[in-house]
Amino acid sequence: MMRIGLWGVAAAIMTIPLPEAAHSINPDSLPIPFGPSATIDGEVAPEEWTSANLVTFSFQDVLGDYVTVSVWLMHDGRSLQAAFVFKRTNEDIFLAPELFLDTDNDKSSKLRSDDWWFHVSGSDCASAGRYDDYSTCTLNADWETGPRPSQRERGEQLDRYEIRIPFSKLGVVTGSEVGLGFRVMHSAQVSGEWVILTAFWPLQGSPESPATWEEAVLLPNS
Ligand SMILES: [Ca+2]
Ligand SMILES: [Ca+2]
Repeated sequence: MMRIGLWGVAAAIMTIPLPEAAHSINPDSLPIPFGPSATIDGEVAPEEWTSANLVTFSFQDVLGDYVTVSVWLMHDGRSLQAAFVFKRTNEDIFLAPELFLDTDNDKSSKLRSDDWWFHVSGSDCASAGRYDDYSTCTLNADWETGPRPSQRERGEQLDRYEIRIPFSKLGVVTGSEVGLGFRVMHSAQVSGEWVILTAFWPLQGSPESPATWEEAVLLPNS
């Protein structure tokens, strides 16, 4: 009887579900909170981004002045959402926001086919495995930007952008960890010539190397 009982206990223990397989979220990952679906119109209304996490950085622009970049990040369970707000001292600088995403978070030292580049300026450009790939630019992308490309006047120096990228395009879900980078293209005319430079975040990171990007997690709704 005792043996049977012990076996019974053992069997009972064996049927207790094991904890989720060995995947633990890096506690240092940048949280991308769950939040509402923003209206992607380029109006960064405080009430629509209160759930979001904020990253700020600054850089010296092509004319030597400082630009501060604020990026709000959240997701609505279906899409990644980002709002860029630039504070600049020089009105003559043209600024364009870019997002880099290592969607399988493999932190490779070179870009692979899951590593996306998104660029917003006169049109919307996105490429996997490459950046500065302007052959992909379109006015009708399968991801959203605000103001819409048709509302962005040629040469207009905008300081606010909203971006929404479907999880289905990225191959991620709520709970996924991704590598994350931002880049701002800044350009101006210097002595009659257009000079174009870029500033990357993380500041020591490189667009060519997901290994240098920030790890972020698409937090579950809690
Ligand atoms: Ca909005
Ligand atoms: Ca990757």
